[in-house]
Order: sequence, then C-alpha cells, then structure tokens
Amino acid sequence: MIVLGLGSNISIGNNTREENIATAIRLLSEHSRIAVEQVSSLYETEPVGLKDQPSFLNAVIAITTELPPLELLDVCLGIERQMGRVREVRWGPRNIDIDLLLYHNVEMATITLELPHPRMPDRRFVLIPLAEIAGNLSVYKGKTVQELLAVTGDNSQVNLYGNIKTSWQANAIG
Ligand code: PH2
Ligand code: MG
Ligand code: MG
Repeated sequence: MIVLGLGSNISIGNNTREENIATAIRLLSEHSRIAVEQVSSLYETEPVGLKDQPSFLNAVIAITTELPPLELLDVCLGIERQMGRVREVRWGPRNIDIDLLLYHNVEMATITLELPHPRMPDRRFVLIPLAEIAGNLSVYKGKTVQELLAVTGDNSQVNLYGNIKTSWQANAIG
C-alpha cells in the first residue's frame, strides 16, 4: 500500500483548511500516473512538535502509482508549490503539507526521504486516520497500525471532523 498524509492548519486566500486538503487530493487524482484509491475521514488535531500554532486538519489517502518513491515525492512537493506553499519554520504553520508515509514495504533513508515515515509511531494524527483504511496492515518494524496506536507515547487530541468533500469521487464515478 502507498499512503500519503495530508495536513493543513492555515487558510490561503479564500480557501479554508478543508478546501486545501480537498484541492491537494484533487490535484493528486488528476495526475496521469496516480490513482487515488481510498480517503480517510478528516480529523481536527492538536499541533504536535511546535505547539503554539492553529489546530490542523489531517487525513491520509491510499494511492496506486508506478512512480518510484523519489518521483512521487517530487509530485507531492510540486503540488505543495502549486498551491502556494512557501517553505517556513520546520513543523510550523502551512496551508498544505503532503507527506509520503508508506510505499509498500520499501525501507529507505536518503536526505530527502525516509520510508516508512520515521515519526509515524509518534503521531496519532497519522495513526488514527490510517487505522480507518489500514488498521491491520503491518507498517512499521513489523507492527500494525493498531499495535502502534496501543503503544504510542503521543497523547495529543485527534477528533473526527467529517468527510472530505471532494470532486474526485464524482469524477471517478461519472
Ligand atoms: N505536521 C507537522 C508538525 N505538527 N501536528 C499536527 N497535529 N498535524 C500535522 O500535520 C503536523 C503537526 C509537520 O509536518
Ligand atoms: Mg508533515
Ligand atoms: Mg512535509
């Protein structure tokens, strides 16, 4: 399974956090070599790392693609740029963040990309949405999402916010 994490904690122009997430999913689905297969619910989450910033909306999606990991990462960063993201403080506020979390069983560590995502076990804002679409999948050092959730040291707030309103589903059906 290939999984991307999405996050937004500031609006940009007239676009809300929710619209930012939906736009990112739409742009991914419009890429000729990417198919969006599953989308989790949207969660409102307490900031982790840098605490003094607005709360996030987070979701995860499962995709299929023939793009290798580093090319997929480039597509994600390109969509962040296209959506007007500027590089700011590490772990600070952003209108859109698209992280590559899992790429099947690939394990790699380069300067730009580490797989599986090294901070996944410490992030309920990733594990809880991921449990929706892959609860029994072994994702990190042989542990399933449910097992990671049971032992995570993170106790930050993660609350269900709702479904993501996207046009890609309508497009996929029609
Ligand atoms: N992303 C971060 C840092 N902290 N906290 C929450 N709740 N959600 C995020 O997506 C997030 C964060 C760095 O990417
Ligand atoms: Mg991130
Ligand atoms: Mg990122």
